[in-house]
Amino acid sequence: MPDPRAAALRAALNVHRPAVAMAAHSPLSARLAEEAGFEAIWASGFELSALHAVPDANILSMGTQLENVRAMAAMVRIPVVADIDTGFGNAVNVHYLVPAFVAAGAAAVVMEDKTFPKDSSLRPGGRQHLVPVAEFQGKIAAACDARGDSGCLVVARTEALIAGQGEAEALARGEAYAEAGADAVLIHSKQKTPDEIVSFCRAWSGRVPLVLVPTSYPQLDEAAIGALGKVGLVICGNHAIRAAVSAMRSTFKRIRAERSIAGVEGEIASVQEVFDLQGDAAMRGVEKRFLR
Ligand code: SPV
Ligand code: MG
Repeated sequence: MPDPRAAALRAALNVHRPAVAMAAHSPLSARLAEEAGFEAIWASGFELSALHAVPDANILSMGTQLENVRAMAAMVRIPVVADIDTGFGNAVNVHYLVPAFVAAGAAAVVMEDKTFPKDSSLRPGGRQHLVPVAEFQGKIAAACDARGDSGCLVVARTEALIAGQGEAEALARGEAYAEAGADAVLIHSKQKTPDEIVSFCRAWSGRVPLVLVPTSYPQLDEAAIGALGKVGLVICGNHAIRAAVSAMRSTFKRIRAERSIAGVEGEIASVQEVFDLQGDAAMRGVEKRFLR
């Protein structure tokens, strides 16, 4: 069955005015991102791993990631872009897992061309080994076949720049992945300046839209990305969990130092705000109608 959120995401991939997805690691953080007006949720493997206090290196199971996508997709109306890492194996694994992510409500899956188990792209000195191009083309084709008529976007992510293999390799992989059926190509970089990404975007054929995750080069803002005319989606990769870590750290520190919870009262969300995020008003309605 065609998924309306996949169709909405597809329509939002405007290379002159890219859609922006905010990372989330829970239904609550997804709701906050939706409330802030982001066009999509990035179901980040990094964020979910961090939430469980483990490295982003396929320590969590596919099932844990899948259930988090399901829980988030159930609580927001905007599209959820699922990070499926390397696809948890080969093309056979991909063929089984894509329908599960579609059924969980994913509007898109993003799969990267590294070996399983993966390592975080952002980790200094990380293990970044790429699978052969033909093997990854098979995984993309498997994903496209397995999505059926859902319209779920298949985003191929190349880690060629992350692995230090250069622009020519990254471009060749991007083209090969579009050839295999990818709806968009995510090009990742961890350079501290946007030069590498800007150069890639300028050289890109434009065959399919690009997706960027500008964590390492935040200087490249949405307007500058739009001006490149090649990028359909910008992903804020980890800003929900980092914001949560900062907020909890400072609140906990202050309560400890002041030996009282009074000081933080005006700084943290009220209980009523949390009630609202929990859908309390809707439950009151159900109570009125059905509790006898
Ligand atoms: C994630 O957020 O899980 C990503 C982006 O895949 S990154 O952490 O930059 O690899
Ligand atoms: Mg990830």
